[in-house]
Amino acid sequence: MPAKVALITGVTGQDGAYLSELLLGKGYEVHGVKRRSSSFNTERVDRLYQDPHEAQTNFYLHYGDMTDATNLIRLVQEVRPAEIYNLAAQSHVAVSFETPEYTANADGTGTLRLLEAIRILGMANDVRFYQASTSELYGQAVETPQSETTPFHPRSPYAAAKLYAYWITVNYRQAYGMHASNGILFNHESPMRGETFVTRKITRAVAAIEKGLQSTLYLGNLDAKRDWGHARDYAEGMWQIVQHDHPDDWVLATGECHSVREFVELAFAQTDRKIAWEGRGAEEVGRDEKTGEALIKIDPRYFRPTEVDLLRGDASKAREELGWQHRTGFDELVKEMVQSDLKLVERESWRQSRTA
Ligand code: NDP
Ligand code: GDR
Repeated sequence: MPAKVALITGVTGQDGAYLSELLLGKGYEVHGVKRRSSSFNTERVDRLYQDPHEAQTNFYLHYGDMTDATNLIRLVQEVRPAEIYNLAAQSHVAVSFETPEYTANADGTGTLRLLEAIRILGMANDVRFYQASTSELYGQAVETPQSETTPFHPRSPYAAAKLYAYWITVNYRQAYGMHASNGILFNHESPMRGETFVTRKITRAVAAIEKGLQSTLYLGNLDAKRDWGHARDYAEGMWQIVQHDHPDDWVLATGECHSVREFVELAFAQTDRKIAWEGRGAEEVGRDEKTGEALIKIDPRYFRPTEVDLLRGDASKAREELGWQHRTGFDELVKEMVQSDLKLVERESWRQSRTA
């Protein structure tokens, strides 16, 4: 039996790496789209990469960009995938306020370009399509927990672009009978999470402070609450969505929510530090209870023009229809991320000491 072929956009990101590993483990031939960059950007998938000159290769990387329609058409034509996972996006909410037009282009119109490539090539009935939709669509949510029936109220250029991508995916499903589905995924993290998202920023800082390489962690809104799960569990859910008999839209979430402040406290607890908070708003400081050192300070630059205060998902539909459920809980996630960053910081400082 020839291997099933999958095309993943955003393969070099956190989710792209977990999904590639999952699909390769299931015997797929995986093709990933990476962007040209002046420095290496394939670190997360380097361990999956095989020399294309060798036999038995089943992981391929192609240059591409969601803003380039001709490139997407050619890739879909050449790869002829059975499944396409559209994970590529300018995925940082705060950055989307700085680059709103680019975000709309890559995240919103980019999704349309890929769907059109499939349609133009006459592959609408041959390809299954997954769109990486997001809990950010709920924004200022009118109810908690949020499910597939909760109305959307986007609060950032990122969320507004993803709203277009969500609806254009629904439209191509209805208009052309495509097997096109949205996974409405709540925040998911891992040791491979980008360093500027709040969880990884915190766990990296905890490790660097522990090793004496950093003194202060600057954060924005400590009271935002999120439903944080592990990316590995969510990659499994993406695959299950695509395997389902009929295309639809599903929420993937843990159903638990915690504040940024709780994340900070639990992360520092991994290195036996207890945080004592004092002051309010931009003046708030988090001190090491034992030493009195100011470990956490507020930098208002990290406040967003419009914030999403609270997200908590209801994944009952995915549990009942897909049999999906998350395996890793909040405590385990925080512990895994801190442990991983402690090792990373140790390796980095060892390397620096060798080259000094
Ligand atoms: P990352 O930011 O880690 O990865 C994004 C990927 O998209 C990277 O491979 C990036 O390439 C690529 N990319 C960005 N812009 C373009 C472009 N113009 N053309 C081609 N590729 C591009 O995100 P995650 O892995 O965390 O998330 C994957 C998807 O899921 C994203 O669409 C995100 O918006 C969405 N999502 C994520 C959630 C989460 O909690 N992680 C929750 C819900 C949805 P490069 O490496 O070169 O930057
Ligand atoms: P989010 O993730 O915006 O939910 O989007 P992020 O980790 O950036 O922010 C979560 C919350 O933490 C608050 N916060 C800070 N955030 C960052 N990045 N840096 C800080 O210093 C800081 N201090 C406080 C934020 O204000 C926010 O409330 C992520 C992305 O992966 C999206 O692509 C995805 O769609 C959603 O999750 C679901």
